[in-house]
Amino acid sequence: MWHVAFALALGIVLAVGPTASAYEVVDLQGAGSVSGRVRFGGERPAEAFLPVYKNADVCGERVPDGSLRVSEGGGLAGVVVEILGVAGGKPLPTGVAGLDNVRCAFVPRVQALVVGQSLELRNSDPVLHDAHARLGARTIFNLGLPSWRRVTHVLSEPGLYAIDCNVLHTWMRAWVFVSEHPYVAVTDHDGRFSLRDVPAGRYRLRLWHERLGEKRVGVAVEPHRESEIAVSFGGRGGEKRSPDRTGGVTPRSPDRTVGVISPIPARMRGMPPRGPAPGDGGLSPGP
Ligand SMILES: [Cu+2]
Repeated sequence: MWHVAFALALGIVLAVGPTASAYEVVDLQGAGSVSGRVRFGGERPAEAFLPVYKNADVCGERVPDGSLRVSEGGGLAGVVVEILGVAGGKPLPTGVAGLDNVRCAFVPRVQALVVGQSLELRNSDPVLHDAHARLGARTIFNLGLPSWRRVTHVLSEPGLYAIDCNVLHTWMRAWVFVSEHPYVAVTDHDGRFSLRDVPAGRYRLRLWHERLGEKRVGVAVEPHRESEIAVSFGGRGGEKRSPDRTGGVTPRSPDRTVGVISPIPARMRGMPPRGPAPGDGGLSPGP
């Protein structure tokens, strides 16, 4: 059933405009912005922990499981929010991003960058870490990281990079989404995001979360205005179809947003310990 919904959603996306790979920097007359908040659709989960098998003197006997972070107010952190079908717009950011190891966790856990940006890998802990980055099943880099070492890697391929630490730190995981255009963000601790200088038009937003999977919502961007949306993601939000539970867009004013949404695939509702494998229905803009 969800295959049908997914295919329909994809068809709509393809009909909206050219793929992001055709992205060009253009003069931004009549741009607007999109901001919003992603809420977890269920009750706030109790804090979960994962066992530590190595370096417990530094890492502790257990570490927080950061794969589902919900604020006291219900905001869902770590959601990648990408506008689909933007053919042209503002310049790509060029700054160097960072991925640190802090108290035996990757920091930040989820980030969104653009093709061509560099990622500086570092280690603030007094123990050896490693950063093994994969796109799908393919290793992109695998770098041992003693505390003194800093390595800069240019992210030349778009896609969703899953990063693990291969020195028996089984609990460590980071995600880097590399986009072909700059209209991508990650929700903060309270589920908020903001995308600025967006060419006016109608788009679909793709939301991806490592445990909850993928979801799409429509949004209309008007010149010199801010479209504000609220999305419910995961929990019971994926199972009931009343308007406030399907994750329907809640516009600040009715004329500013459009559309609803493909439901969360049934296979993702159970929230397994690890999300879908990269490239396996995850946020993968590749062919
Ligand atoms: Cu490690």
